[in-house]
Amino acid sequence: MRDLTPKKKELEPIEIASIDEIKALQLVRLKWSVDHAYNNVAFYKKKYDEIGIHPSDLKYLEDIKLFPFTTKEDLRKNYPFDMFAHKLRDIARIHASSGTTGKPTVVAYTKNDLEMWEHLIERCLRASGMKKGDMLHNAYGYGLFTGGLGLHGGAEKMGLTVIPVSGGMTARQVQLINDFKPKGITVTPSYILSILDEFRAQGLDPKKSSLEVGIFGAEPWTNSMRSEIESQFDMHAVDIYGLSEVLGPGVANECVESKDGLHVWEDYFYPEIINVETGNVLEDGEKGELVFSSLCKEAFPIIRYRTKDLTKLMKGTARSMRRMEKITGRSDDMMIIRGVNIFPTQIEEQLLKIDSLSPHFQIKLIKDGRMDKMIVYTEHYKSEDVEQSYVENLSANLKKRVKDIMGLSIEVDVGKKGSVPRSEGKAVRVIDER
Ligand code: DLL
Repeated sequence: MRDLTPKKKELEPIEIASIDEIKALQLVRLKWSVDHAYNNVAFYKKKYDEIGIHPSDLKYLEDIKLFPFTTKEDLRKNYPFDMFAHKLRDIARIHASSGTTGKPTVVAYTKNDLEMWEHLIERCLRASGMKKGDMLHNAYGYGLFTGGLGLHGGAEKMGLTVIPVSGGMTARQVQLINDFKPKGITVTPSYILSILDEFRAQGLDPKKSSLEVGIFGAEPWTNSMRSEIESQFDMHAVDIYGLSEVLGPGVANECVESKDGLHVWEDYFYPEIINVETGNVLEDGEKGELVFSSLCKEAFPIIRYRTKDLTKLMKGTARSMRRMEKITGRSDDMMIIRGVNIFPTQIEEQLLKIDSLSPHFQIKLIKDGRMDKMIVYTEHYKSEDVEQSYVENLSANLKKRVKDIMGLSIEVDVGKKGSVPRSEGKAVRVIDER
C-alpha cells in the first residue's frame, strides 16, 4: 500500500490548531446554535421554557449539560417540517432516514448548510488520502439516504472525478472499477464484501485493482474487518461516520496515516458521551452514548441529540480534534441473550478469526421454549456441497470462540457460498423472531 498521508500544508489551520483555539471557536458557535434553535424552532423554545432554561445560561461549553436531550422520538413528533429553523423557501435540500420503524426522520439543508457539508466531506476525503484530480467510485445509495449525494457534493468540490454508481448491480460495479480505474471507493463495509466476491466470480484479482483506499461507514465494522478488506484488496480502509440528524456522512473520519479512531470535526459539532441510563456526562476515555450538538447548521439545528451510538472520546493524534473509538454498536442493537449482552460486531470479530469462514453473516434470534436462542448464519467459501464433517468443524470452532470469549452458547449454521443474504447498502445483521 502506498503512503497516502496528506501534507501538513494541505490541512486547514483549524485541523492542527491548539485545543484552546478549538474550544474558543466552539463556545462562540455553540452559543449561536442554541440561540438559533431557541428562536426559530418552536420545539426547543417550548422545551427550554418549560424547565426554565434560556440560551443566555450557556456561559461555558460545559453548561450545555443544563439543556435537555433531543431524541429521535422528538423528531418523529415534529414530522415532517416542524424541526426546521427556516422557511421552506430557504431550504435547498431535504433528506430522510429510511424509517423502517414508523415515520421517516426528515432533515433539511440551506445552501450554506450544503456548502458546509461539502467542506467537511472534502476534509474527510483528504484525511482518507484522496487528492484533487483522483477518481472516486461512490457506491453509497443516492436518494433520500444521505450517503450518496452527501459524499458526491464534497468530492466534486474537492476536484475529484466522481462516478455516481450508487448501490446495487454488483457485476457492473466491478466492471466499472476495472475499466475506469478509480483510486478510491466509498461504500458500506458490508457491500464491499459483495463486491469482493464479484471480483473473484469474474476471475479478477482484487489486489490488482486500481483501488488504493476504501472509505467505509454507515454501519458498524470492526478492526478485524479492516484487516480483511485491506489484505484482500491491498488498499487502505478508513472509517467515515455520520448520521442524517446531525449532517449525514462527514461528522467524523479516520486519518489514513493513523487509523486509530475517527477525528470528530469539533469545529462544527460538539460531542459528549453520556451514561445510557442516567444521562450523566462522562469523561473522555469512558464509554457511553454519543450525543451531538450542531454548531453551524442553519436549516436543522440540533442540540444534544442522542445518537444511540456507543463509543468513547479520546484526545487527538493525527489532528488536534478529539477522536471517537470505532463504534461497536448502537444501544438498540445490543442483544441480551440469557443475561449476556452482545453486539453483532462481536460475532464479526470472532468469525473473521476463522480462515475458512467467509465474513458474511446474519443473526437470527428465536425463542426455544422459554429461552432466547441465537443462531448465526454464515458460509464457507465453496459453492458446492461439502462433507458434513467439514461444516461441523467450522461451526464448532465459531461456537467455541463465542462461548470462550463471551460466555454464550449459540448455534451456528454454515451454508455454502452465497447462502447468506447480501447487502447492497446497510446490512441487516439481526432478524429478531422472538
Ligand atoms: O448512515 C450517514 C453515512 C453515510 C455515514 C455514509 C457514513 C457513510 P443514517 O442513515 O442517518 O446516516 O444512519 C446513521 O448509522 O447513527 C450509526 O448508527 C450508523 N453509522 C454511520 N456511520 C457509521 C460508522 C448515515 N462509521 C447511523 N460506524 C448512525 C458505525 C455508523 N456506525
